[in-house]
Amino acid sequence: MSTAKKKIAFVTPPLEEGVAHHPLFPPIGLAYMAAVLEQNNYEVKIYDCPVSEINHEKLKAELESFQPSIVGIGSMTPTIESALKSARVAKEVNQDIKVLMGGPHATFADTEVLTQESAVDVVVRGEGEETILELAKQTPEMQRIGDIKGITFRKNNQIIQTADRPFIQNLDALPRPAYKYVPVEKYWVAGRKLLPIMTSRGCPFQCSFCVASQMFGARFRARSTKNVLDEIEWLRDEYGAEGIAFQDDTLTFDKRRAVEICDGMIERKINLPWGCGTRADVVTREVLAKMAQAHCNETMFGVESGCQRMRDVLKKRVTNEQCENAIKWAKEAGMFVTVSVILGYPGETRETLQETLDFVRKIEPDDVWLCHATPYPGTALLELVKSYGWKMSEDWKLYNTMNPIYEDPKLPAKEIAQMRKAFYNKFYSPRYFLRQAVKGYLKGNLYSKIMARTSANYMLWRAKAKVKL
Ligand code: B12
Ligand code: SF4
Repeated sequence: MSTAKKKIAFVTPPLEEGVAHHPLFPPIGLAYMAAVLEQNNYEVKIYDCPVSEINHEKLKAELESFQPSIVGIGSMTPTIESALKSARVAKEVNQDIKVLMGGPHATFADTEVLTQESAVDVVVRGEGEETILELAKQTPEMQRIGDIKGITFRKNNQIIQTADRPFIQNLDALPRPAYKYVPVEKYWVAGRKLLPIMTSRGCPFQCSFCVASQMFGARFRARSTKNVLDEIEWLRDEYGAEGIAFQDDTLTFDKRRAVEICDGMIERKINLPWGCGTRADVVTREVLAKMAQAHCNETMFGVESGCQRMRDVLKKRVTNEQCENAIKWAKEAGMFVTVSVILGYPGETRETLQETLDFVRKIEPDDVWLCHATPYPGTALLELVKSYGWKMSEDWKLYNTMNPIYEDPKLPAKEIAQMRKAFYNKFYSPRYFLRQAVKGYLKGNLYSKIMARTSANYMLWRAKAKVKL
């Protein structure tokens, strides 16, 4: 009997032309699954194509040389076409390879993916660690595939969805993400090696533009403080992390736990700068001060709107007062504060849009992401736009929040885009530059330094463009 290990390759699809570039982080989800498989004696590789600059041709060569029996592909909406192409590449290498696809896009567009692309054999919905192990055990026969929870597959030209898989209850029981399979030295953000950590999964809120609570459940499942602190030290000592990016949806949902993590970072003298995202209703001045003391230098709040009626429509249960306070306290603590805002959600009017932009100007964040409302698969927003029958782009590459995707007959997308542009033109002003220069160069905030330079370049570029006109 052969003792060769079964081989499994994971793929983050190549970045193709027309897809917006983002800062690159190691793919936590793929690395968790790789760790689980390795523990169970499988041979694993991860091809994180964007960071390794692998295109489809090179991916094919890599797979030809590795000869895996399973290829597992991650999917986000803007990269889905590239993910499907990667599936075809895998089948070209060997028809017998079982091609699996997971991640947020495939999870909520499982039927579409399987209908559109015969090269994909199985879609894994939601959390993948347990499902992939069961699938790997059944490969290649897959005789009892219908017993596996959390998958969608094809059988006799029919698409079958098995029951949802219950969420993993004890996240501490998972092995650490196997970053040894990715080129850790290549992940640089803002000039330093910034490595990610996910200390919790699940979100108890149900904002109508977001899939977090369907993807990872409506219960906040947290890892223990010790488990988190040990991983941070491991990222620093084993992989040379120079900063940590907390990728949790709402890091401070449990304020007591967040403070405990900060105390642990201080006690253990971790001394790494870090950033996170959270909500304005789950922070206090004291919590933010503690975070800053533990070297948090950057935080992001979902403000979403400045108009309470629109926030209710978005199901974002925070108030202007909470947002104002949170931003003020975070800035007082010395953090670089970004706010995220959604423009053009159904129900938006010119007046609510203006109210939002005025509110953002008033609270003076250090940066602002003005996102066009984007109907990702699985969101209530998508259902709403479909129900109105509005014209909607089917070009997934554009689903990056920087492009208007649908046309509200009462509020033309072009007008929203113009208001967005005009806002940025005013926001990155000489006054903004000075604020960031002081915070960056005198008070030492790295992100402010970067934004001082970026805003200066932006103003220069606009001035040159005007002269050319
Ligand atoms: C970090 C992050 C990023 C990083 C990605 C880094 C990386 N290498 O993964 C960056 C900054 C690049 C990024 C960019 C974007 N992101 Co983002 N991001 C996240 C975030 C905060 C954490 C991801 C993470 O690590 N999760 C933890 C791990 C454990 O989960 P996971 O990656 O989903 O993997 C699990 C399962 O999905 C599944 N799985 C995943 N892949 C596969 C593959 C196989 C074969 C199998 C079997 C299973 C499987 O198993 C994994 C383990 O349980 C999530 C929010 C969230 N809560 O997940 C948003 C999220 C994924 N992002 C989102 C969005 C909208 C974007 C952007 C489109 C827009 C934007 N402005 O940010 C861009 C698109 C980028 C692109 N080029 O496609 C949405 C997804 C919507 C969608 N349909 O695509 C999310 C869910 C945020 C949200 N709440 O809406 N993002
Ligand atoms: S936007 Fe944030 S708070 Fe709202 S559902 Fe998504 S992750 Fe949760």
